[in-house]
Amino acid sequence: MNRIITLDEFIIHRQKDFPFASGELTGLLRDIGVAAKIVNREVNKAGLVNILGSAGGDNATGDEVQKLDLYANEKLIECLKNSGECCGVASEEFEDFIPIPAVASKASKYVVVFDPLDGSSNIDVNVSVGTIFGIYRRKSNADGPCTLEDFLQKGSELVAAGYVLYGTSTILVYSTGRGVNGFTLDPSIGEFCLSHRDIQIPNRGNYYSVNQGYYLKFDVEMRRYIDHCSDMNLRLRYIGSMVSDIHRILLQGGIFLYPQTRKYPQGKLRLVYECNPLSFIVEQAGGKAMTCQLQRVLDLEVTHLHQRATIAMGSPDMIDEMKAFVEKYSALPTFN
Ligand code: P6P
Repeated sequence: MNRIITLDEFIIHRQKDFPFASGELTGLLRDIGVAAKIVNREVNKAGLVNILGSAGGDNATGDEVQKLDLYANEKLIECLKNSGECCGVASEEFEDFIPIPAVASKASKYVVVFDPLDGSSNIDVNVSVGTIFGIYRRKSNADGPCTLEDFLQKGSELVAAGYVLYGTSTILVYSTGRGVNGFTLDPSIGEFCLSHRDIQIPNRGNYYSVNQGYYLKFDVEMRRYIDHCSDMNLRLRYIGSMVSDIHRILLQGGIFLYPQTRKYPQGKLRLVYECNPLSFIVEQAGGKAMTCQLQRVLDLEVTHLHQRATIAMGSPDMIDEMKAFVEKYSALPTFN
């Protein structure tokens, strides 16, 4: 039986990969792990929280019972504030970024973007949800507060990214640009333990993941590719919780698509705290991530915190096939 390697132990051990690392990123990743454990505890009581929530009363610890995604948002910010390693956060839950005052006047180097509880509409029906995070090195002057430019960086500038999937078990998957590793929470010891070392996405898989309900609203090239997936007898798996759909693809191969529709002409999913962090992970695992106009997601210019993007990500061979369909059938110019 392999020795248990905890997330903390792994992060500290991997710090050696970065010769000039001074421990700030290590501290930040560990604090995100703590937040994940706190959120996990509440997500696992979702049904009860919903009952309590309807009473509008306070929970056992005196906190006003909140919607879980706001709860997750609050806990992530609390943990990041206490870390002293983060000078600002941008969350799906807030219109603007939030500067974090220096702790003991320590000039912190990093900003964090996150979707605190992606897919939270699934909570009421007990379907998996996830936290998505990305870490950037600040670009603004270290002796002042963070600025918007710290958050409007391309995905290719990410220092680290990851997600937490609150599913049949709770797993934290992250990368600092040296491969992807997954850690499953062992509730008996309250630790995330290494369970998926050096994840490599299969070159192709038997699944495609798209909201088939929008099929007639997709452009012709996307409909032709989706028809091809069906002709190839691939299996459609779509949970409506991006972290769950991407996690399956990371482990078993496949392709995830969210093309443009009339309702979302730029795509629905958010670039900063959904597409970029997950694209970083998928590429680090050997996969590909591009827009449905064939631009590499991580190269996209970021102009707004809540900017949307179309997305196709997953197994490299399947992305290449999708690309061929877009080039063949698209009436619009594509980026090669
Ligand atoms: P639709 C959840 O709201 C989310 O942001 C992603 O997690 C998910 O992949 C997508 O939207 C689902 O969107 O339009 O298919 O319901």
